[in-house]
Amino acid sequence: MNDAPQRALVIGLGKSGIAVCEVLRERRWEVLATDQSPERVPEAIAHVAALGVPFVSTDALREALRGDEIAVLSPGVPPSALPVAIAWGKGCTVLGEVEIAARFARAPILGVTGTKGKSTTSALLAHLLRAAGKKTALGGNIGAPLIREVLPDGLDAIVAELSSFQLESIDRFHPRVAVLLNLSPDHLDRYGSMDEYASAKFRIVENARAGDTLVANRDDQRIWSFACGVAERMTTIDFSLVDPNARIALRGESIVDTRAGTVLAEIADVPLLGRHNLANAMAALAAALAFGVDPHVFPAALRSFTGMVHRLQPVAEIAGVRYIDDSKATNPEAATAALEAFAAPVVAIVGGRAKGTAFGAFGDALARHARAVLAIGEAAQEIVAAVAGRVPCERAETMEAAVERSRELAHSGDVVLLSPACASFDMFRSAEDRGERFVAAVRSLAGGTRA
Ligand code: UMA
Repeated sequence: MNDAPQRALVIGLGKSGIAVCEVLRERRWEVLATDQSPERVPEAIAHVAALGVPFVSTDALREALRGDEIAVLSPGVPPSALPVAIAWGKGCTVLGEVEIAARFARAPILGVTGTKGKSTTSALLAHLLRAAGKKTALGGNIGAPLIREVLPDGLDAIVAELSSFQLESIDRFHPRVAVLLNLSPDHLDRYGSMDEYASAKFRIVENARAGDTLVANRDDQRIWSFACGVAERMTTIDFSLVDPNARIALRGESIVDTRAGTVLAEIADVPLLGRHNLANAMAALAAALAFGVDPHVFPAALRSFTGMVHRLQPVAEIAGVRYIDDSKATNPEAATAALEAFAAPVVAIVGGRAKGTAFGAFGDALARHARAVLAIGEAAQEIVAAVAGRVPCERAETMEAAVERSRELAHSGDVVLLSPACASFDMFRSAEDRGERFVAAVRSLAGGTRA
């Protein structure tokens, strides 16, 4: 990025937009901000105003823009949003927050995308790099706006969790190592089709240069055929849970680099629940390897990784029943993977706001794994219909009521699993808030004791 201060319009005053205002003002840029729901962000408006960033309503935007601004999109703002159209119309350059962050970055970026497992894989990758002595930042969709995380001096690496939303609005950005984990239907309320959603994800290597590496999941057909298509222009490392010919594969109880003929780690070194997390760990190992990490650090580094909050996190064991918080499972595929992580019968707490996805296959997974289903939120009726006649299924009005009822339904040895398969916004502020409410309800069942 040209070091000279420029003029910007920040669109969206959530976490990312606020960080963009702060960072650009620190660099003496002239900045305007807009948001289509100003009534929901009065504090953000006041905060950026104090930094010298005036708020401009959508109505006043055309008038306020000169046309030489860089319009910086927050991830949640689709390119079809009215302020974006106005910025385009005035001749502004429109870029996403990640593109701006990448232009400020002074260390190589390792980008991780996919539908599920991005946060876990990104956090594990950062952990592996740190274990190898590399000063590593971690940010992006994981919740820490990338533009702030790329700034510290002396970084060796920046791990960026990247959503399809963020990748939609890049221009020249190209991660040194790009990881494509998996693709399943998600955000179909924003994308017209699965192909459109996949294309946004695949932009992660659109600007790849010689020397960049793609880490690709060979077990995901869509990703694998895409990876084969780009193999000529960039190095590709594939990983697979099932195919022994993949570069990173399983042999007996070991994770191996089949080209080097070396064992990277034992499966038992991976401290996360579920086969899907084994795949995530293989992806992180492949990315660290691509970045030049000495494989000797892998086993101990894996063992010391503590996982992520609200992702298959054990909360308590009460009367022989394990309570697991997987609130971040916001689509049916993620919730199915969670169900499959347990051999024991599950009392499943599911539901929330559906994201345009179907529940048919999820209903089948519930029928296979669940002793009972407790359905919450807007999608409750749809989920009840998907399991009807196969598993006892009840509606619960609140998280507390669902947890209370789960105690009555679960037998010793069972798992009570919050893995909702839906977004949280119908009943909660966020997936984190939903997870906290579950944890609090479980703790009060346990009489305040933590297992
Ligand atoms: N807004 C508009 N017009 C619109 C849409 C939104 O003005 O058309 C305004 C809203 O009124 C709001 C602001 O934009 O005030 C919100 O911006 P945002 O949705 O980009 O939210 P941020 O707080 O900046 O959070 C974003 C990511 N959110 C989304 O992608 C929806 C966060 O990912 C990310 O952690 C954060 O940036 C870090 O920089 C969350 C997410 O749900 C976790 N991601 C999706 C997912 O993981 O499935 C993609």
